[in-house]
Amino acid sequence: MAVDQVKRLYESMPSKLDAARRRFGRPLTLAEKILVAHADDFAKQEWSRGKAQLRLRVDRVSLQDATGQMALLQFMQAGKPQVAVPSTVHCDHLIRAQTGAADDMKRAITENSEVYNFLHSASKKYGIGFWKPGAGIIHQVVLENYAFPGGLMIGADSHTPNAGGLGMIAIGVGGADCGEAMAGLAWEVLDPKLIGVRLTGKLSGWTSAKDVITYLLGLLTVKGGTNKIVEYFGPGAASISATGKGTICNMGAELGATTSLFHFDDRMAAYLRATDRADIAALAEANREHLVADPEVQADPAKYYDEVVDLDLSELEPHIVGPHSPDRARPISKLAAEVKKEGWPAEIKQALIGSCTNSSYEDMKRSAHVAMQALKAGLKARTPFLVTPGSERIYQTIKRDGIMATFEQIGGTVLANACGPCIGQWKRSDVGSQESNTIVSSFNRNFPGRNDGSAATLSFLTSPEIVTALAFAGTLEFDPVHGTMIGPDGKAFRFTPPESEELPAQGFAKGEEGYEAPAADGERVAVDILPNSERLQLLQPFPRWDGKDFIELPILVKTKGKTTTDHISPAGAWLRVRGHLDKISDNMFLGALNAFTGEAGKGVNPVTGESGKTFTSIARDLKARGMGWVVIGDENYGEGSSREHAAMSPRYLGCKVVIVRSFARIHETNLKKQGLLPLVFARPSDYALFEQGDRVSVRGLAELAPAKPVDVVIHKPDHTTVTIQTNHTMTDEQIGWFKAGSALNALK
Ligand code: MIC
Ligand code: SF4
Repeated sequence: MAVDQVKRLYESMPSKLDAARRRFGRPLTLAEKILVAHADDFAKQEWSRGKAQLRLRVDRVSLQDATGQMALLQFMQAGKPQVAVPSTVHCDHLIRAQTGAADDMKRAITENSEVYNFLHSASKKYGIGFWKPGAGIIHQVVLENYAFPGGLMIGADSHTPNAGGLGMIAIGVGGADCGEAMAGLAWEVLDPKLIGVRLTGKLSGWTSAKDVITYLLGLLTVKGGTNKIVEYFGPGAASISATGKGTICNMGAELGATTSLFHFDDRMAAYLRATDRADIAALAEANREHLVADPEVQADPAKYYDEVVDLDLSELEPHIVGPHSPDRARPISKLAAEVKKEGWPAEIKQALIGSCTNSSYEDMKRSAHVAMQALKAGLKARTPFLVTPGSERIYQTIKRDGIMATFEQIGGTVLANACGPCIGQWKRSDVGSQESNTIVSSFNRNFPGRNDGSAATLSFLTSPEIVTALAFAGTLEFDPVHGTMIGPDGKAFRFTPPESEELPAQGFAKGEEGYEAPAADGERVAVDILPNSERLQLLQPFPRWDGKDFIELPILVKTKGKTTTDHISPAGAWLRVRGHLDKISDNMFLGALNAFTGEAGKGVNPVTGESGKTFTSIARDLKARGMGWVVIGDENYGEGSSREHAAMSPRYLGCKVVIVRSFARIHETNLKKQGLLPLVFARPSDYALFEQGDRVSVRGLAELAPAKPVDVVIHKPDHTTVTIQTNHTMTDEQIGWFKAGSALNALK
């Protein structure tokens, strides 16, 4: 991040923060300081947590290669010559893990050349920094190079909040949001409520940063953070490294939180210095008071945060979460009993460490420390062990410091610096496609089908050091903290707690960093898209609303239970066509559980009555008949990834309305942006009223207004009707998007 930009921001803060203290009549939390400092127009802006829509000016935009394709295609529609804010593209999601870093990289570059050429040429043209495949995972590279205390960033990836580890407000959004901010528009978000987490005690022994967030997931659940910022502070924070703080903020995405962040401290300054940013560290130190909450807030948090959670780190046990949801949490000491009770396969088939969540130097070194102990005792890993370094810097440093050699000694495979198995880019051959089996990883997501495409895989998440110890035990029934194993000498072996310095004593090693700056004369660069490409398709604007109410639309799908964006628009092999709206729409709702029939991904065509059809084929048939359709959804609908394909595919294939018990934040915005109507049952139990064969009308659309309920009529096959009330959160401007057919149409 250019130091001048940081300096200008810090210089602007005192007067803005004073104005806010006066206007609010009270001291400020850190989240408020950053939001206020980035207000598009502080004087005109309404501030009301949970109610007001904030218009903000972001310092930076980050894109990755899977969601970034749509973000750039949308940005291009705005017709601007250059991006208005510093932006970068990171090639990390499209690299498939198969046999190890070297071969996987070669394969990826050939397989994805078309997409990489597009991203590369568009970056060059529009003034965007380009991080080549192999350079690292977006959030790790951003933490190492761009994140800074007090900044505001948005990124087309839900784990963008990783940068909160350096005291930044970093928010995951859909590609359309990024495209607009890059085009120079203010960015909008619902003024978040604030959860304060006061940390006391100290992290020590086996307990690591991962346990803070897995514990909180158990406490607050996957929707506990929706439209809230989680702000961490208190004396315990000093015992967590900057990268550990990053882990906690990263996985705050699993709480559904708008973002998470820590107050600026010495650990952050140390990390900034270790990553060649001593100038920014010094600036932050000189402006410390603006980069933490006001003292009154820290002294009496209950008065200033909407919720306060107290957490004594000295009492915290290592945790493990899963299967199938990141909030299914328990201390590792309680796992064995639960595995028996539930009848889960105890044998661990694969152990994986790394990913954007947990691939710091400290993570790798602590894991290697655990592995060394076992090796010294003559033990062998019982489980295949895969390592995903987060960046080229981490990779080179663990290679230099012998950490990789340790992993190789236990039979581990080092994968490319990329997402790989975390996003289903994993070619696995050790189990059958529907075979129930268990894996453990230090990743952040564990929805069914997420890692290897098989819903029969049970995925558990925990810290990398616990994953490493479990790889030696080979079973979930082992507790690395209290348990013993028998060594080859017949003696009992017990691990001692992992140890590591937080930053490499010799500094980070450097390799090929893989960065390419944009062209100086961008107007002369052409964007590379092949006509008739299989992977990329220029976008056509969606049609405007025709001004009519929606009358007797069929229900394409009523989903039951967890409906994440991975259920609506699965990743894995589908990542190939993330830039091609028509082709990717073939995956629509493939993972969604049909509440009427109990099958996944299939349903009954409401016109022809044919059953067992994929939702895409039904939607395409309805579209061909000129019919729209609706979706009925359950709680926290659209949880997980920021991928806007989960909104664009339904929109493209004729969806008009999505009515649910509750929405996850990013997805709700994505639906609005693409011109869909997101409605929420006023009475959640009304979900039960929708049955197979019903039709749905939405009336009074011409009178759509902010905060005004919308009537929905259910038409039963016997011609009786039931009218229910639904609510929406659209502002005037967002209603404009609906009428124009999309936010992008409204812009033009
Ligand atoms: C994820 O972790 O789910 C992803 C893959 O990084 C997504 C982005 C995507 O779907 O491309 C996310 O978190 O937003
Ligand atoms: Fe990549 Fe996984 Fe991180 Fe998403 S969560 S950015 S897929 S490593």
